[in-house]
Amino acid sequence: MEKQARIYVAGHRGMVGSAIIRKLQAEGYTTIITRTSSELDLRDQAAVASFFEQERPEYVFLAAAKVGGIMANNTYRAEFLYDNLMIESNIIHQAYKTSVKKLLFLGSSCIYPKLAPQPLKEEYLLSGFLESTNEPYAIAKITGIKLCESYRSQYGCDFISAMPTNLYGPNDNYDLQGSHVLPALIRKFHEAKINNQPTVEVWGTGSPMREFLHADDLADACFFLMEHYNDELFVNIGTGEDVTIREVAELIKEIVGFEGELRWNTEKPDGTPRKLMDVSRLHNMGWKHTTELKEGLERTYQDFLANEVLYVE
Ligand code: GFB
Repeated sequence: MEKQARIYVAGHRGMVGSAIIRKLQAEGYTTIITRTSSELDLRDQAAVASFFEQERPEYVFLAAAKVGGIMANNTYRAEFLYDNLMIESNIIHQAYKTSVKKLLFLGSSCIYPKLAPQPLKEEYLLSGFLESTNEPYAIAKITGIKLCESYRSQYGCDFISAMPTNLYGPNDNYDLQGSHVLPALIRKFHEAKINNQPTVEVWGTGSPMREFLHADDLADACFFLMEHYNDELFVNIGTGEDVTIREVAELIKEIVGFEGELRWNTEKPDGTPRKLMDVSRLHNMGWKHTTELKEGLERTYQDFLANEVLYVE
């Protein structure tokens, strides 16, 4: 990508999109195109078509999506399917129509079957049943992969896909019903410490295992793939290491400095027992993460403290 290239980052206000913007700016890119959701509803086919006609981006990072944690996925099943299908279909099709040079689509590790062998290799896609709590989201993300593959094979478009593991970092969602586990626990432990509460509720049994990647590492990997990768098969992005929810809860408790007890609410779902990415293809290309979980969580807690007014309304 030339430094003056016209680059559209879809979803620039979210955790992933904002990290990609920081990365592009740090690399000296000058022509970054963005639209807020009130300026451009990405589910609106006609609006997306006229935006692409008018702005003519050369490169697209497709980081716009309806996202959320286990409860949001399970509760708003229709929205997670419809919104994501519309967003990715509209953007990918218009990228083809307006001859975008390259597009990167971002999915999620929940595309893999619930009981797939670990670590998850890219070729395990569609080899078994999905996890029920996030099946609609996973189906939408699998469709995004297939759109990129199909536009590549039928029309020769250089559209690639990457599947990140669970992410965390600045501009995350801290709403306790809709968020992922890390922002939820940072907020819960922080508020419990401030209010001298004796216990904090943590969902599930604590036994599921999750792999976590800092959003700045993800942005770095996306930039790397945009520069170096142009093949049909999507690429896993992760650290290749995972922890139990119990371990990460204890770690956040320590970082925040909460001294009370954890109370496990087993009425809440555990979700997938484990989803550890096999990142050997990405490692073999020459990319590896740099932020380890403890350091990343310490930085994220500092970011939460600095932006609490924005994050917690
Ligand atoms: O991060 P999370 O919501 O998403 O939950 P998933 C991970 C694990 O943490 C689950 C437990 O076992 C939760 O039960 N957990 C413990 C909590 N306490 C909490 C809490 O206070 N809040 C939350 N949210 N979880 C999502 C998918 O799955 O991951 C999406 O639904 C997407 O589709 C995303 O793939 C990356 O890892 O289970």
